[in-house]
Amino acid sequence: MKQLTSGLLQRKMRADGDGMGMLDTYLKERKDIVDKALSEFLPDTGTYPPIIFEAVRYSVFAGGKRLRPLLCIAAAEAVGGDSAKALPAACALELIHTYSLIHDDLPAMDDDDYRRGQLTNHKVYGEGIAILAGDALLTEAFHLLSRADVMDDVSPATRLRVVNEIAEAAGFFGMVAGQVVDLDSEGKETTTTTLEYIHSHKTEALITVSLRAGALLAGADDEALHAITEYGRKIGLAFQIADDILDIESSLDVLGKETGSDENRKKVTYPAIYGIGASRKKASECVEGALADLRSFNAKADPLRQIAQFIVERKS
Ligand code: GRG
Repeated sequence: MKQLTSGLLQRKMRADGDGMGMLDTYLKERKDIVDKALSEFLPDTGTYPPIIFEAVRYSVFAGGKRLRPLLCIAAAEAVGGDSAKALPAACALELIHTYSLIHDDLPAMDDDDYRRGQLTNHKVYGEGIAILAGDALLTEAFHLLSRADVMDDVSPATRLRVVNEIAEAAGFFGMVAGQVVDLDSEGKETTTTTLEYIHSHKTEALITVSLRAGALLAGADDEALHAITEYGRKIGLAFQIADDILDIESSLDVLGKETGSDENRKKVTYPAIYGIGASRKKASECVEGALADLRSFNAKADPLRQIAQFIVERKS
């Protein structure tokens, strides 16, 4: 942690967490802190063999929203803790998320040409390197979480719990499971139960664990952890519904990835089953519910409240 987040950076995070004035500025500043930490964590492109570090950095620094890291940090602050303790986990979550995007775009999966406003990883580096870049990012996330010099001010038991929860959310019983059922359901008649399974595993799981990791690392009690988890489930679903609507209504220029792919691939989505109007209503209800889950939190949870609104109002 010492090498990674200088004392200055840590002091800045703590000071800003106390005065919740300009929330937009707050989110931008946290995003910059995450980007800087990610760059410090990842070996530079002069490292041998350079191609893998170039490929990894190409996708990590392609301009993602950093939603999962922001949720992790905002959850740590919402429970009254020190967000600097959550920064390595916030970065690990972004590495896992970026791996999932690189692999999701591969010809064997969604076969997409654009992501985050630029050509997909395999289009630039070839499929072999793109697969390895994803593998390296996933592995590096857990390497980071296990490093003795990061999070050295968090108890080993809490760190182990966070590693365990993140692994569960990313693997067999989380994102991978959701992706498997998603792939398997393409072009088939699908039930709403399957749709809910895909959403809760492919998208909600990593969003919810991002929040839980931040809260756990900041020392949340059971009651706060429960409320944060419920908030995560609801914004996770709202996020996925909004994503499905953007796939219909947005464009490559605005979204940074090709649209209309859900329909082309006959994917099961909220709008496909319920229509756009009902899907929008459901997403708004999820946000209202998520805000209600935070009712016992003070102003330190305002960034979480703002993120919930942003999730359904976003244009990309
Ligand atoms: C390959 C195991 C494996 C899983 C892939 C994440 C995923 C599962 C697929 C990506 C496709 C997709 C549309 C997923 C659902 C929503 C989602 C995760 C969108 C992308 O996340 P954003 O909007 O992306 O947070 P940025 O680029 O802003 O980080």
